[in-house]
This record gives sequence, structure tokens and C-alpha cells, in this order.
Amino acid sequence: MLRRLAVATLDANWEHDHTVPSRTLYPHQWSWDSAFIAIGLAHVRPERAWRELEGLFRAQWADGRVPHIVFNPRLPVGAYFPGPEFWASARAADAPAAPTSGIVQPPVHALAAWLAYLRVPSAAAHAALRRLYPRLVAQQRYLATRRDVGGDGLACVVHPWESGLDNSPAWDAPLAAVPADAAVMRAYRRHDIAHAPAAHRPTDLDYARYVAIVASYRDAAYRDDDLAGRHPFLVECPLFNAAAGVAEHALARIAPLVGADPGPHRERAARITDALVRRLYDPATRTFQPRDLRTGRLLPARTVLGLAPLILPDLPAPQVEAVVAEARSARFGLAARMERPLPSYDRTAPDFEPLRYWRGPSWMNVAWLVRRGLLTHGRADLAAGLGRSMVGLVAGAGCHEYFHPDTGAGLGSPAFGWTAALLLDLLADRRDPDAEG
Ligand code: 9WN
Repeated sequence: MLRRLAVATLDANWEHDHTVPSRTLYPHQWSWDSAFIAIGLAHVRPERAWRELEGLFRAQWADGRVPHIVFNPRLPVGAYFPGPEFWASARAADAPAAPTSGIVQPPVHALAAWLAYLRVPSAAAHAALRRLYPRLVAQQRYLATRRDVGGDGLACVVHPWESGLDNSPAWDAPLAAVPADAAVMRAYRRHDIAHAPAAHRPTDLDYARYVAIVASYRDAAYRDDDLAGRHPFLVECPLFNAAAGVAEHALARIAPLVGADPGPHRERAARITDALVRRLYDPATRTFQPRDLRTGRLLPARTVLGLAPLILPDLPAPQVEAVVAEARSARFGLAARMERPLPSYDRTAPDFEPLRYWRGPSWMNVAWLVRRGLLTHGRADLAAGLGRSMVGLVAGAGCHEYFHPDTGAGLGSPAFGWTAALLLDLLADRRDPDAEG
């Protein structure tokens, strides 16, 4: 029954060569959505899983960046804000012919490709993996070279949208330092608040800052030289870098299948984990926190981003223990029998908001990453509790974009791609326990 709902949601969101996150709110192709969606499609429509990933990577820039949005040119102007006319990707020498945004999202794609292959290791899947491998390597190279603004082995994000957790309290301080005036939003039409309550979404002032950061990057033709000297938002994010580390682990598994050497991937994975622990783990609070490169300081909000390094198989034992303790604390409430869903932000914080975007509600993709991390580190008891809570959310409310962190009520888009896809993965996993490590 649930499985049928998830498949119907993915089928309804399928659009010629990709799956839209939501027909209403997000009608184009999004980067990390496509990776999560491919993981789910592999269980039911394996051929589409590869089309999803390959479609996204066709829009990869010559410098290796994978854009966070690939615009569907068949849609009318105004179908999403900011649309292709605002991003003006054609101004960048490295951009493809298809209109895209100019920023990236967490690199969860190599993991998605590896999991899709493991699910159905057919000749077609092998051929797709061969085609994707050099592109996945180029994606990693872009992040490791052009985005290592801190110079110590981590990639930085240049916009809250790159983190995937756009409106997280983690970004409040660095965002507040971006000069902007909410009145500029009078010149634009926000598409999101035509489809979702304004009280659940970022404010106009947040949007004015989002737009100002894009304009700064765009006006420099999306170049990455001298970001430290001129860019208004530069942050090292634990989730983003944990994804980059896991991507190297996945590439190390893929490499022998495509005639490549896994050694360099293993070395890069180890370097990322080491840098993450050195730069983003705070021994005082015993959790991972983002670092603001403009001030050099760790950002204090305790968000679910800090739990993400658990997905790294080589995370040292003291950090594994610390992250599990943070997840089990009253802040996040992880348990073998969970009373409430995993929130996106510390539920004991005075500014916890159960309805607003990434400031409290529960999301399936972040919970999926945490669950995978728990399995990786031998915490099957806690993973089972989290998994049951996730399935319970969809059983109670459907394939919503996100869920109320107390009641589990469905919020945001009612037919959301990654919720459906990751539910399929969870349901399959409960029949066939994770074997690939
Ligand atoms: C901006 C598509 C995307 C997700 C992000 C989520 C939201 C966009 C927005 O939707 O971001 O990229 O308009 O709010 O925060 O994680 O990829 O589902």
C-alpha cells in the first residue's frame, strides 16, 4: 500500500528525463533530489534511476560543478523563482548550453550511483556507471580544488542553498552579515509563497540576502578565484563535506568496476575525514559545527547538520560516540523507540520553529543519512527506531516534503520525490538488511 503510493508519486513526478521534486513548488530538476530519487527508483524503475543521474550530469559544467538546478526550458517564465533569467548561466564560460543555476548541492551522487548499481548490477547499469565515473570524479575535483577556500582540505559552500538546508539556523549569523534590503523583493515574484504558507518559508529579508549572494557570484561569472576576497557568504558545512567523503568511498568501490584505481579515492576519503574532524568537530560541545570562513569561527547553532558525519565509515570512534550521544540527547531524541520524529534543529532551542523550513521540521533525506550512518557504525537498534519513525511519518501523512516534528503532520509539497524514493529504499532495506557497508 505504502509502496504503491511511493511508486505513484515518483511516476507522477517523472518528466521526460528526470523526476521533479514537486510539480508545484519545484518543477525543475534539482541536484541532490535526483540522487536520492535515483536511490529509490533503483528498486522499482532501475532504467530511470540511470536516466535521472545521467540527465543531471549532462548539465555538468566544464569545470566539474554539477548545478543545483537544471531548468526545464519547456516551463513558462515564473514557474520558479529565481528562474533561468536570474541565474543567467550563459554568462559563465564553463556553463553548458542548457540553462542551469550556478551553485551546487551536497555531492551525494556517487553514493546514489553505487547503491543503484548494487541494487540491480545489470549490463546496462555497468555501462551507465562507466559513463558516470569520470563525471563523478570531475565533480569531486571541482569541490576539492576550486572550493577549498579555507586551504585545509574541506570544500566551502557559497550560498545557503548549496547546503540543501537553506533556512537552517546554522546560517543565521553568516547570512545576517550579508548586506541586503527586504524591499528589493518588491521587484520579484516569489513563487514559493504562492504554493506554501509564507509562515513556513524563509522571510523576504532572507530571500533578499539569497538573491544578493547569487548576484555577487553571477556578476563574477561564477568564477571561484579570490572567493575569500570578494564573496559575502563562505561556510564549511559538516553535511556537505561528509557527503564529499562518502562520495570518495563510493568511488573507491566503483573504480575497480570501470578499470580505475581505487587507491586515490581511499586516500582522498581519509583526508576529508581527517580535515572534518580537525576543522569542524568542537571538543567543547562534542558535536560537529559549520565554520564561517569570513570570521574563522565555528557557528554555534546545534542543527541536524552536525549529525551527518556519522555517514563516514572511517569516522574515529570518539566522534562516532559523540555524534550518537548528541543524536540521543533531548535535542534530537533518537532512540530505539522514538517518541517523535528526528527534527532538523535542536528542539530545546528557544528559537525552534516546528513549522518553518529547516528550523525544526523533520525531513526524510536527512533522517535517511543519519540512519545509514547508524548502520555503518553498528547501531542497528537505533537505526531500526529511526527507520520505524520515518515509515510512520509517511504512513500517517503521505509523501510530504517534510513533517511536523511533534505531531508528524505533513507539511510543504504533498507529493514529494525524495520522500517517496527514500521510503522505497527503507521498505526494501527492512526486507533485505544493508549488506554493502
Ligand atoms: C532552493 C528541491 C529543493 C531541495 C532543497 C530545499 C529546497 C530550494 C527552495 O528545495 O530548496 O534550492 O526553493 O527552497 O531546501 O534541499 O533540494 O526540493
